[in-house]
Amino acid sequence: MLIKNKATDPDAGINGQVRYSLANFNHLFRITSNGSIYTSVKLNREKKDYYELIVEATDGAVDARRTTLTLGIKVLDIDDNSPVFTNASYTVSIPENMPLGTVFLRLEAKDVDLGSNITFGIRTQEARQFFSLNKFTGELSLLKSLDFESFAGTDATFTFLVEAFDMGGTMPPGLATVTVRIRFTMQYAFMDQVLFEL
Ligand SMILES: [Ca+2]
Ligand SMILES: [Ca+2]
Ligand SMILES: [Ca+2]
Repeated sequence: MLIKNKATDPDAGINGQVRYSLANFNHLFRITSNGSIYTSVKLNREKKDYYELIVEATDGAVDARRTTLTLGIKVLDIDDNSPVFTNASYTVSIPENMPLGTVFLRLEAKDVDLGSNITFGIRTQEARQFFSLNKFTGELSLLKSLDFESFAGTDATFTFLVEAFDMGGTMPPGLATVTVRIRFTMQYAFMDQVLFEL
């Protein structure tokens, strides 16, 4: 129950019976004969956080008298959304000789609930030895030097999962995929060629 109304009609008998009805938002709220108002569906603050209900009270007379009352209903927030990354997947290309600590990607996530406090993390365990994700800023940087020669083939890529938590919330974290391509630098290709000619 949300609220109880009381309208009194001093007339006796059937003329004095007050009937209530809602003039708007009938699909969301209902009012009982004694003037109690209930929700009939689950409200969603993220869609609409305020309603102005118009309650009509009518007496039972043939020539019915009517009075209306406007009720402001404010919908309070609960934590019912997970953080969502701005991209479901991120792809970035970095040179193999990039200095350690270089930030090469900045992740962003949003949570539509009020007062959310988002922190980031790398979910894929094996990626944590190569990359560092600042839990507050979402900045991804290089933790360990990437030696191109240690990768088999020419397409050296890391793919891993990142997560965004709402620290004060109870919803599961939001997830995204990060793919880091390691670029073989032209400088090395050139040196190899020169050495070969010698
Ligand atoms: Ca909601
Ligand atoms: Ca949330
Ligand atoms: Ca909410």
